[in-house]
Amino acid sequence: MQAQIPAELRRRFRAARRVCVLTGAGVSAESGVPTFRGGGGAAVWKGMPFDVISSAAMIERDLKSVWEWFDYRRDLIGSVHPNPAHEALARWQNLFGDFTLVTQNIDGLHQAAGSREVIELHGNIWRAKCMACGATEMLSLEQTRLRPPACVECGSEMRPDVVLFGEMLPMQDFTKAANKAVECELFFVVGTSALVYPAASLPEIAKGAGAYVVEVNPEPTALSAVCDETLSGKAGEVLPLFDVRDEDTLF
Ligand code: BV8
Ligand code: ZN
Repeated sequence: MQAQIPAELRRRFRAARRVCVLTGAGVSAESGVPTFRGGGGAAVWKGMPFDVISSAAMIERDLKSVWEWFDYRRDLIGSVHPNPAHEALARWQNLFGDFTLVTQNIDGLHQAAGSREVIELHGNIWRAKCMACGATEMLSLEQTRLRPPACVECGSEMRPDVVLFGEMLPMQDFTKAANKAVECELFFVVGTSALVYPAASLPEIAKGAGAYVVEVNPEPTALSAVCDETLSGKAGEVLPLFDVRDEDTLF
């Protein structure tokens, strides 16, 4: 059954000035990008659970396999497009005085849908970073694949510019996201199992600071008990419902 937007929530949405949204892999699911848990298909690769192949230890142990794993995902992501969930969130940035979009995703689909100033807590699959001098370089599907790529600045090996398990998040980005979670009146958490920290602490921070927290997910999650409202449905179906005019509100 597709969720409808309760009138109280629609009122809050219309009245809000400061809104913050945290997204996870579920917001890209309707684009065809596999999620990590819940059988989404990105859970295991060559027999390794994703949190093993996507871990700091693997960079030391087998950088070539890490590149193979991210090349495999980049090939997949390169052929998909933003879905109505990404497009709705891109429209939302023009509806409020202060709108912040924070994502755990590395696929760049929010930017492709027109979202600006996206806070990417876990990096971006389209960027490589030098392990010696930190220089970054954008990747494309057309480039020849010398793996690992050599840094154009210093010639050292480059890695995917993505935050792996066991690695610190970009502290400036996380601090900015946490401040926005404290300041906002309305916090949406969309398409995440809320198991990975510290990203999953953001809705808790928002709640603790008095925000009204709304979850959008077809399944209950570790966070559902903390939320003020759970809209159980697909992000691509639920988020556009906020666009409709009042008279369309069914109750
Ligand atoms: C850190 C990039 C400090 C890579 C990712 C031991 C050692 C070190 C650290 C730890 C440790 N034990 C625990 C930790 C902390 C660890 C952590 O939280 N682990 C969890 C698993 C317990 N965190 C870290 O390591 C972080 N760093 O803590 O640094 C530190 C440093 C050193 C030592 C100690 C501490 C770094 C975490 C970042 C890892 N990188 N991504 C890559 O992509 O390969 S995380 C990865 O999981 C993705 O970013 C993903 O986004 C994220 C979370 O997953 P979700 O987005 O929630 O996706 P999931 O599949 O789980 O859920 C999808 C949801 O969508 C579901 O709920 C589903 O119902 C829903 N859905 C499905 N379809 C739809 C939908 N919703 C809406 N619409 C639909 N259509
Ligand atoms: Zn370099």
